[in-house]
Amino acid sequence: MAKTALVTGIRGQDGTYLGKFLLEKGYRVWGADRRSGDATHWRAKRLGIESDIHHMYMDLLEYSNVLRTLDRVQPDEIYNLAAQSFVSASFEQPIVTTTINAIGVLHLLESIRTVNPKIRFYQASTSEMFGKAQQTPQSETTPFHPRSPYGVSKVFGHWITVNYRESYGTFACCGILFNHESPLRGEEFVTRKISLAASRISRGKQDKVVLGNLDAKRDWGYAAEFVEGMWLMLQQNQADDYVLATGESHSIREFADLAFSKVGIPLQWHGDAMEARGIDSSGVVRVEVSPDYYRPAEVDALKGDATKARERLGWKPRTTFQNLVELMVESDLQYDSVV
Ligand code: NDP
Ligand code: GDR
Repeated sequence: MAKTALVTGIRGQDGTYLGKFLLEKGYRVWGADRRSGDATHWRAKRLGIESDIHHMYMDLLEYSNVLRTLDRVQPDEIYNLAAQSFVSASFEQPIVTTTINAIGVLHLLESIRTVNPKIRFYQASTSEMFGKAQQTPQSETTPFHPRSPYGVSKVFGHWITVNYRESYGTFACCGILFNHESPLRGEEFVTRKISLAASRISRGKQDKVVLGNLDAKRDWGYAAEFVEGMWLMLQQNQADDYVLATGESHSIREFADLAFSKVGIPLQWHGDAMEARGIDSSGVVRVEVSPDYYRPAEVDALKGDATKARERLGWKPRTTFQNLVELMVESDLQYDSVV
């Protein structure tokens, strides 16, 4: 019989790719999201799966809502992708962020205990938990030192998931995923902000883009490939935690370089830090820096070691950094913004 999956955060970037992947595997997919002002399903429409997902409203903050949802759906697997996922916003909204990202996980785990302890559970942990990284590259055994309310809240979500596995035998896995991007990435995240800006600037729809710390480095992969790893974790005999990453680290500046080159506007860089400017061949400033986009505490550099996932799950990323930048820019050139 076909398996049933419940995906929280279905309207987000990962929820949409995972929903498509699970449908292709023959799953019956229930997609849960909270009711919000933006009721569009633009990402699902883009992937052509809008009518194949069984949509429902479920807010992670409402325990009884979570409990009733599990009782109704009776899933075999739950993928908890819902979160206040924007690091920057977590400094302004630490309490909301923590309640959703930490207590929300507990609502799901408690509901699993109550409704059906055999449900398999995936928790979306993050490389932001490594924060001020204690070693490079970061693996499953690297100590955490989060640098934002978001990172701290995710450390709770991570450990409470491990705790339910150890206390009650819940089949619960944490995927410690490094940044993964795509044409479906929200526009507030730096990669999509840049790919969209490069596309618009090349068509005269925008003059320049204003960014924050250009020197931060991230390990960026392609989201469509990372969701495959989430599924693999729940298909194993034993529940465990895994890092998913590419093993390469690149700066924001490098991302911008490739994106602007892709649209035929190679940049020359002048100045450092807050004074940095990306200038085109006519001398026009296309990238500028503002302190408004700096964070109270920054994660300077991340690079993941996904050896465990490769050896035990057979998972490895296929899309290179350059291909990722190019596919995002190409998509923005094609669709511009449909949000
Ligand atoms: P998105 O922000 O694109 O999607 C998150 C979704 O969660 C949104 O649809 C949001 O709805 C929903 N949500 C927020 N609060 C609640 C709530 N209280 N109840 C129900 N739903 C809610 O994130 P991504 O798809 O990029 O990431 C998926 C998960 O993976 C997140 O948990 C994120 O923290 C984590 N992660 C992401 C990484 C990445 O690089 N993308 C890396 C590592 C971890 P709304 O639109 O209404 O806000
Ligand atoms: P991140 O992604 O914080 O890594 O979290 P984001 O794209 O927001 O920032 C990455 C780095 O870019 C620097 N930066 C800017 N960031 C934004 N958003 N806007 C700018 O203008 C800008 N300029 C420079 C930031 O300072 C930072 O260093 C993402 C989210 O998906 C999390 O949910 C997830 O857990 C982590 O990735 C892994």
